[in-house]
Amino acid sequence: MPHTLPALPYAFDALEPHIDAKTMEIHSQKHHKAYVDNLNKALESAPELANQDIVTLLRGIGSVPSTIKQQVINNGGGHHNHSLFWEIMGPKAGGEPTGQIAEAIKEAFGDFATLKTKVKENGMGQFGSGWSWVVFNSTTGKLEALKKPNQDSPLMDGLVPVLGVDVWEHAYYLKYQNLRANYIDAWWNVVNWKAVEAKLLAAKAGK
Ligand code: MN3
Repeated sequence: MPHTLPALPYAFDALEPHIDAKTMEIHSQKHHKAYVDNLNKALESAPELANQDIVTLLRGIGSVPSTIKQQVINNGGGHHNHSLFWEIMGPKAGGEPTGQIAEAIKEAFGDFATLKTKVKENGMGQFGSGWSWVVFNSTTGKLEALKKPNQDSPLMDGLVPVLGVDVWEHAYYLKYQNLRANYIDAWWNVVNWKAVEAKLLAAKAGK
C-alpha cells in the first residue's frame, strides 16, 4: 500500500481542553484512516500512479484518470489535509506567531488579528463541509487566505497550504456542537507556529 496513516505526533488528549481526546481519536483513527484506505483502493486501478507521493498526486490531479479522479480529490485531499492538520497543531502551542511566519503574515495581511478575522470569516462562510486555509502563492510570493469545500486541496490550484482549519462538523461537534465559531476561536490555542513556519519555508524553497 503506497499511502499510510501517519502516527499522531502527540497523544489524543494533548490538545485538551481546546480539542477533546475523543474527537482527536475518531478524527485521526476513523476519518483520516478512511481517506487513506479509500485512496489506496482507488489507486488499485491506476498502477502508473502508485509511485507518486501525495503532493505530486494532487498537484498533478489533471492527469489522474477520470474514472478515479473524484475519489482521488476526495480521499487524496482528505489524506493530505489531515496530515497537515495534525502537524500544525500541538500541545503548549498557540499565542502570537514569531519569526519568518510572523513577517509573512504582516506582509500579506497587515497584522495577525486581521489574519485571524479572515480565517474565521472563511471558516464560517464555508457552507457545509470544508476547510479555511492559509496558503503560499509562489506567483506572488505571498500568503493568502481562502476557503475550499469538502476535501479539495489547494495543491490542485498550484497553491501550497501552510495552515488549515478543518470546519467539517466531525472536527468539532462532540465538544462544540453547532458552535463552529467557538471552535475556530479556541483552535488558535493549539496552533504550532514553528510547524506552520516550516511549511512556509519549504513552500518558498519550492518544495
Ligand atoms: Mn476532518
